[in-house]
Amino acid sequence: MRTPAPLILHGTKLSGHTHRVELLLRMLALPFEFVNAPADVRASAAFRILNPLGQIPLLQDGAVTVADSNAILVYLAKRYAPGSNWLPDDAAGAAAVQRWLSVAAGEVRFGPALARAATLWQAPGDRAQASALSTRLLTFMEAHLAARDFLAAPHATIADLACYSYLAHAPEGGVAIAPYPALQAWLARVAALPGFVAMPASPLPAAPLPASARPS
Ligand SMILES: N[C@@H](CCC(=O)N[C@@H](CS)C(=O)NCC(=O)O)C(=O)O
Repeated sequence: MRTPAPLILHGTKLSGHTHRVELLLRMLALPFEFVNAPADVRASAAFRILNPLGQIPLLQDGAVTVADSNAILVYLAKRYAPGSNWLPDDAAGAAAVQRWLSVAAGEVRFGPALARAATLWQAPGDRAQASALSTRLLTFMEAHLAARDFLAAPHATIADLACYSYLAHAPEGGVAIAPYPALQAWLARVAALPGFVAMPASPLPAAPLPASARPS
């Protein structure tokens, strides 16, 4: 019998965008090959053919190539776990998940993810603005999670995986999560899901956040 082509995930081990995809692959127990794609690889002509934006993560599944972490989560849920809890089919359930995929691509990306990238790798971006946006996001999530176990449904969905990685590693960008107990409980719930693997930790910064970024 022919062995099916393995899934190939292009990414890096410290990319939260990549980690959210790795989480779903592992939680669905899908075998995959990990291909390291640091900046020089992403800039190569061969990679740009796969993703002209030059971004990771990128998933190859036989003849299908999917770029964008949240698009990959949707693809994997629909292709390998149709009808499961990971991505509800009903209109309200699907919209609730999409709302958090948008938060992951917006507030999470330009808040805690940007603060972390600026701190760890001097990535360009307004660090103070990222800190302020992080505070706004964390305050919102804390209130949302005070009465819920997961973001978009009574159970885990791809929304939780999309938001998890950069929030769990927010302190690496100088964004404290200690003042947010409901958020921390949610992070622990995601980390307890079968198949979970942590993203490697990076050093914590010594410098405190600007005052505007501290929760009152
Ligand atoms: N919307 C994309 C963003 C991915 C992204 O920003 N990836 C970063 C690494 S974590 C990257 O490849 N940056 C290189 C670039 O944008 O040129 C997604 O969700 O996958």
